[in-house]
Amino acid sequence: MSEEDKKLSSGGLSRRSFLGTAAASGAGLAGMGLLGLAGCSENGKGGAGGAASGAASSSAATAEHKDYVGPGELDQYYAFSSGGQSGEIRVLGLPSMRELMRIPVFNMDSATGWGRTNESLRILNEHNTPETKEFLKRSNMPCLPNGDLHHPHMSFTDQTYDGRYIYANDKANNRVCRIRCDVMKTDKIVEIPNVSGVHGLRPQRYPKTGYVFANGEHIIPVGSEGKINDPKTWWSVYTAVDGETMQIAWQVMVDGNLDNGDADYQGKYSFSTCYNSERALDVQGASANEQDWCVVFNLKAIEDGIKAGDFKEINGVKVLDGRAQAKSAYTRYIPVPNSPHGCNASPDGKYIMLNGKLSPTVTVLDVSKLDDLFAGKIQPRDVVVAEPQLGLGPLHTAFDGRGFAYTTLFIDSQMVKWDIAKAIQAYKGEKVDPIVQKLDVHYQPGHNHTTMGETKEADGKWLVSLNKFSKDRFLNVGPLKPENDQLIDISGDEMKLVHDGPSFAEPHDMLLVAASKINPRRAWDRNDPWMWQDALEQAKKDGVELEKAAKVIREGKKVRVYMTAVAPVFSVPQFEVNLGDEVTVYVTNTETIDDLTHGFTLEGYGIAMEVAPQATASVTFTANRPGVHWYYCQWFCHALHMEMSGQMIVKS
Ligand code: CUK
Ligand code: CUA
Repeated sequence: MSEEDKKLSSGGLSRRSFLGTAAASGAGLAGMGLLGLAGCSENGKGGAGGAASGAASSSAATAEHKDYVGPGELDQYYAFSSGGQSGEIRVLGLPSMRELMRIPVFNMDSATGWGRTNESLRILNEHNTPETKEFLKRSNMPCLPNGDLHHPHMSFTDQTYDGRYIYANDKANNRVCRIRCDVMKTDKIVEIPNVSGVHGLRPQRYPKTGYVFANGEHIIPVGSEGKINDPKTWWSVYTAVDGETMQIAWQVMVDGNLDNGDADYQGKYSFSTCYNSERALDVQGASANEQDWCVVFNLKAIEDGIKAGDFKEINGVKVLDGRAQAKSAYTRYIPVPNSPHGCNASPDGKYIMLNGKLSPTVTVLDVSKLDDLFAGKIQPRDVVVAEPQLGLGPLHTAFDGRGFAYTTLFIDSQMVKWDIAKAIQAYKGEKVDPIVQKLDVHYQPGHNHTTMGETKEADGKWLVSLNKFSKDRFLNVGPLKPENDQLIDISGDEMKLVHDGPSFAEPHDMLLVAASKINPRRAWDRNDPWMWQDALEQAKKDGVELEKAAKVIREGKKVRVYMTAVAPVFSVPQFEVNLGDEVTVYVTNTETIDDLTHGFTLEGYGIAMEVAPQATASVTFTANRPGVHWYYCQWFCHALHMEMSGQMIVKS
């Protein structure tokens, strides 16, 4: 360590404030300090990698990094990052952490027209509850414009990802979505009745998905027994959605607030952490008890209960009683320390980790003991086989498939690597320390995720820490800061921090899938028109072939404009309508070349939509603005892209 570095580390002047000083006083200090600092670990164990990646100007450092993916090279993993209150899903490449795509889901999107096109509005509204339909009508809103997407998870076949679908929750409006991985677009959104705050979400792992389990977080009045002014009659509800049909299979009424969940590897049980066993409505009340629960759901018992008719039908859904007081065959309540949060099944299928949050512990359940628990042969706490003390604020745990677990410590701002077998020995009274390493992360991590870590194919290569605060890690962008998704190399004995990745509000979770598991299409399939099925039906009635169309059809005050888009022309260069007409424009992109997306933007009407190769997109609006309105292609497609345009003439 150089003299300057020693002065810096002992004087309490951080690397950040040093760089700030250097920048402020010109080039004088920069040459002297940077290289020395790159070798100086800020956190003791982060090593050169962490500090060097922080020193953004050092280009030599990147070449030796394992996360370096050169120009034109492809990543080894897809990362599906939740967009939190942005309502979308983001696709990243790992290890480069380059953002590849955004998939609009529970939001509206300016580029693609999601939330504006007919196709997206059908998907967004198709499975709304009658209450939401009525609300949208009364509020004159085309769809719910926002969402809070926390937990994207892929469909499974035989305990590993099968590349078919991604499911995710919307905590803000109680919805569950499905993304088709062949085109990376949302194909279903279903609103869940009888719940408030759909939070934890996990698909069944075995034999396949199967059920998608969704936690209702908040207690609300459910059914005719729930009274608005009597919180004692409020309950939370656990939902199983059929991942194939996206219909609601069943619901179970439970105690407390369900938080996060997971499913086992055997297809028999699913789990939820459950806080607020007090069923209070405020913070103090909700954290008063020293213990809350992990709720275990017995899938076979629930299916038998439905067959036996042991349910109430509430808002069209079969709801079973799994509350603690009901002592039913459907659930068991395992006491765990106050306010648990993350719930994670280990990839060997043996354990469920319940992350303590307010307790410095992670509680480990042995899945093989659950049959005895449901048979009444053992007590709930007999299922617990370890409860290691790891540090302050454990939120989520990930796995490497080699017997180690990695837990985020929100309050300590650390990632702790620990040995599962040793934690079990220690719980039996043996003198062993399960903690292997603690690594500083920047700062306050929530979720973490390992490559293939929630499947039987966990490969122990990479770990991402999704940190809620970035503070000084990036150039200051004002009071609202990005978060920091940090990439950690876990392939060796020690965790090594290798990359800082800023992200906008607010990824909670990330799914890391080997690239070989997913095989997206290069263009849309005209033989599989699920996205534009309504357009196809209308075109048939109008005697129009979408792929060859250049036609304007008038039916009273309704006008339908069919056009194709082939660089650099729309097949309809101009059309005329009357003020007040209801106009629908159908655009079909007939390009067969890779990546040749067109768009349709209509000036002054708040309309823009994406039309990718071989897709049809449509939009309906009222022509209530007279004059000449140009439409143009907003996706740069050709040397004459600027000329790819036309005019809508609205006569008053
Ligand atoms: S929750 Cu966000 S950090 Cu919604 Cu998965 Cu734990
Ligand atoms: Cu078509 Cu730009």
